[in-house]
Amino acid sequence: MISQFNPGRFVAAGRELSFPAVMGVVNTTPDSFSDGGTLYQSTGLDLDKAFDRCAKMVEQGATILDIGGESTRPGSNPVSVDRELDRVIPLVERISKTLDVAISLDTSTAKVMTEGANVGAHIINDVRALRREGALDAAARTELAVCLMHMQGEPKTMQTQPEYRDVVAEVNGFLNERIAACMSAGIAKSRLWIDPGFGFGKTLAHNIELMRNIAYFCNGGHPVLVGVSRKSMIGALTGKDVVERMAGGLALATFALMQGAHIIRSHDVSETVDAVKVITALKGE
Ligand code: 9MG
Repeated sequence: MISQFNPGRFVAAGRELSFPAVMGVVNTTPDSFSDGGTLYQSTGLDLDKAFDRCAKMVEQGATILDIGGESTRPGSNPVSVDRELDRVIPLVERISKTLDVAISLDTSTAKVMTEGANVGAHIINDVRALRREGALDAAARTELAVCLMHMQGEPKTMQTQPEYRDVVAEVNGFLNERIAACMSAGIAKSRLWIDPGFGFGKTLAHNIELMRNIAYFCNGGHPVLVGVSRKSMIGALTGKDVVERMAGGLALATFALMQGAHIIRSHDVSETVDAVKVITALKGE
C-alpha cells in the first residue's frame, strides 16, 4: 500500500509533529478508570493541579496531551455538554498559552470541538469517530487533525458481549467508512489518523488479534494511534491491577512501535518516551 504522508512527520492545525510521538493522557473526569479523581478537590476540578500534571508530562517528553472531560471507561455514562466544556476548555486555553505541546481534545461533542479549536487545540481524538450529532460538521469547520477510533457499542455496555466474525476486517471496514464520511464532509484525508480502539467493545482475543495485525493498519496511509496504557487486556494477561500495568503496557507499546505505530497514548509518559527512543534507534529512523 502507498503511504499518503511522510511517516516521520505530520502537521496538525499548523503544528509540526514528529512520529513516533507519545500522547500523554490527562483525564479531567472524577471517574477515570486509572487515575480517577486525583485532579479533584471538593469544589471540582483543580485547574492548577491539572495544569501541573500537563507540564510534567511535557517535561517528560510528551509532544501531545490528550485532554478529556467525559469518561469513556467501560460502564461509564455520558456527561452534559456544559460540564464537559467546564472541565476541558479552561485547561486547553492555559496549556495553549504556556506549554510547547500539541493539544488533543478527547471528545465526541461538537461544541467541545469548536470551542477547543478556538482556544488553541490541534487534534480531535474521538472514540466515536465523529458519529455523535453535529460532530462531523463541527470537525470539518476546524483545521484540526482528527483521530477516528473504532468502538463497538457505547462505553456503558460495550464490554457486555462484543462479537465479530473477523475483527480485523470489520474494524478496518468501519475505519474506511468513517474516512470516506469525513472526506465527504470536507475533511482532507491528510488530517485523518486511525485507531483500532483497543478495549472498546472487544474481548481479550479480539484485542490480541488486532495487535498482531497492527502493521496492516500502519501500512494503510494514515498515522495510527495505539492506546493500551493500563487497559484490562494487560490485567487479563498478567493478573495485575490497574496501577501495576505499566510493564505490560510498555511491552504492547513496544510491539506496536516495532510494527510501525505512530502515536502511543499513555499514562506513563517518561517510560513510554524511553521505549520510543530505544525502538527508534533500533529501527535506524
Ligand atoms: C480516550 N481514549 C481512551 N482510550 C483510547 C484509545 O485506545 N484510543 C483513543 N484514540 N482514545 C482513547
